[in-house]
Amino acid sequence: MTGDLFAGLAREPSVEPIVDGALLLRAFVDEQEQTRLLQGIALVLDASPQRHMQTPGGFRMSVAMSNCGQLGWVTDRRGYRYQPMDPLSGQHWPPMPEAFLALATRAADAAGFANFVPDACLVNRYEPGARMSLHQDRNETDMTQPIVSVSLGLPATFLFGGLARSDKPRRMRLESGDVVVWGGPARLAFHGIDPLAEGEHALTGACRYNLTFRRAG
Ligand code: MD3
Ligand code: FE
Repeated sequence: MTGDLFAGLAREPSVEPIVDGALLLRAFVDEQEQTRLLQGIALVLDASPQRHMQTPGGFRMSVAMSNCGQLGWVTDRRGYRYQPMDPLSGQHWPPMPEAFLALATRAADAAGFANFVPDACLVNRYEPGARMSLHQDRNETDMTQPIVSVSLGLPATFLFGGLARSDKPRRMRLESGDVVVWGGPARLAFHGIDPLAEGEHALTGACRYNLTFRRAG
């Protein structure tokens, strides 16, 4: 249990460039704001529960997903796309909680992207073993707009590749409260998440949430 001695201490914020266009804001979200984001997640998931979507190739994704905002990212046998309705509820996706928008704007500003107004937020849940293989985010209309991602709960190993699938990825650990802003030349980089390790987190239990804010439409 000695490893837990410092577990309650907040980490010191720091800023780390990853590549041109990508900025890692470590400990950007303090514990109070993390708690507010998790309350927002609970509200969103009441209306639109997370589900394991199917890839166009027929595989079940190990990450459970939902969305909030005007548009939501979905995948099924027909392909990847954004749409205004949740196919599970038959309703519009729930609105983005105020705390989500505030955080996304604050992070984009910190990275030099003024006036970022996301219209979509993908809410991912990783349980131990869940992973996301290397991919590009290319279903959005305006590639000059950044993507803001926020990690909550258990740590994950993030893979960051280049503009070609064959570029060898770097690995980075993302912890609860870390934010990454991806824009400019990094916007179309390949990226993924290694299988999540077992663990327990004080705020989320045995899982990791990731919020990704996008300007999709
Ligand atoms: C780099 N999610 O939902 S967030 C995704 O942790 C996704 O759930 C991962 O990749 C997760 O599409 C990684 C980090 C991230 C998000 C978008 C990016 C990195 C990115 C877009 C371009 C380049
Ligand atoms: Fe992605």
